[in-house]
This record gives sequence, C-alpha cells and structure tokens, in this order.
Amino acid sequence: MVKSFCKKIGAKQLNEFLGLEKGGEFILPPLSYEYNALEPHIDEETLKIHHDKHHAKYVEELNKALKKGDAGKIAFNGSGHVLHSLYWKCLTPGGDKEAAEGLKICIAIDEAFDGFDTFRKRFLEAAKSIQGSGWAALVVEPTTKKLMISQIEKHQNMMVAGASPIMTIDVWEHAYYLKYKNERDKYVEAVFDNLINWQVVDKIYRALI
Ligand code: MN3
Repeated sequence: MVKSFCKKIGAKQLNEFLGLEKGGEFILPPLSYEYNALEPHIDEETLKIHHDKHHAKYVEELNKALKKGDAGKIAFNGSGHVLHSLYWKCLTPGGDKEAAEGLKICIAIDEAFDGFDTFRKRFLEAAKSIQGSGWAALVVEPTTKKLMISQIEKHQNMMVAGASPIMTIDVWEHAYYLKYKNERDKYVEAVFDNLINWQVVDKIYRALI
C-alpha cells in the first residue's frame, strides 16, 4: 500500500484516481468509505446529503452549463466538482498521522511554512475566517511549484491563477451544520487533526511537481 503511493503518477492516472469524468461527461465519483466511516468527526447524515445531493447537483449543473456555454455556471459548478472530489479523497477514517512522517509533501510543507505547526495554524485560520461559504485549500502554484494556502470564496473566487488544489476542507455550512451548528472552528479542527489522508495528498502533490 505505502509503496504504491511512492510511485510518481501522471496526469492521466490522476484523472482516473480522482474520477472527475468518464466518457466525456463529468461524473460523481463514489466515496471510497462508508457514509458512517468518518464518525464522530463527520456524521453519517451530513456525509450522505453532502455527497449524494450537494456534490451530485454541482456535477449535473456543470454538464448542463458546458452544453449551454454558460461561463459563470461552469466556473462555479466546475470548481465545486473539483474541490468536492478532492475533499472526499483527502479524508480517511482515523487519518494517518503516523504514515505522514517522511512523505515528500510533509517535507515540502515544513520548508514552505517553517514547520508543520505553523502550516496547521495558518490553514485553520484560513478555514475558520472565510466570510460566508468557501474552502481552505493547500495549493501548488504551477510555475514555481510553491505551496500556498488559499482561502476560496464560494467555489471559485480568490484562487491564485492556475494554482492546483491538493488538499481541501469544505467550510460551507452544509459541510458541518447538522452536527456542529455554528461552531465551524470545532469542525475544521476535527477534520484537520483526525481525518486527513496525507498519503493521498502526497500522491496528488507528486503528480503535479
Ligand atoms: Mn460542499
């Protein structure tokens, strides 16, 4: 398992891994865990509605918008589709803190943010302080390959041009409100500390640098 993650993958394999499209249509990628697998940090009902209703709707609207050529809806729903697909892939029951040590992404984070603790602090600050609906994302700037933290409004605003997200946390209220109500801070800390699959983040990072 660990060995296969160490192998560099290309863009085609990354597309297959994320499962964004099939046969020319964008599709809803299935979750690789059960709806209750992320309990108690993300509850079953939230995960089911979030994946099967919210994400599914973005995929449906993206395919419609592409047929009509509606650029605004393509940006909103296309970004929503990419960010959600990545979010599901970046989560794993129980997280994998021990496996994270020594991964290329973790070494790069240490260098870019002067240590993992500083990165964690800044990422959580970005996630907690988004005004309204949005995302915190760890992104790679494609020219310099630098790691940056993006605070994305809605799905598509405030991104660094061309930057590729490699790890995301959804902070739209639909991602946490059933369980956490207004306590977004508790939700983002619970996800970051307990559910992030750093081996997957590493795999995606390696495909892009
Ligand atoms: Mn969402």
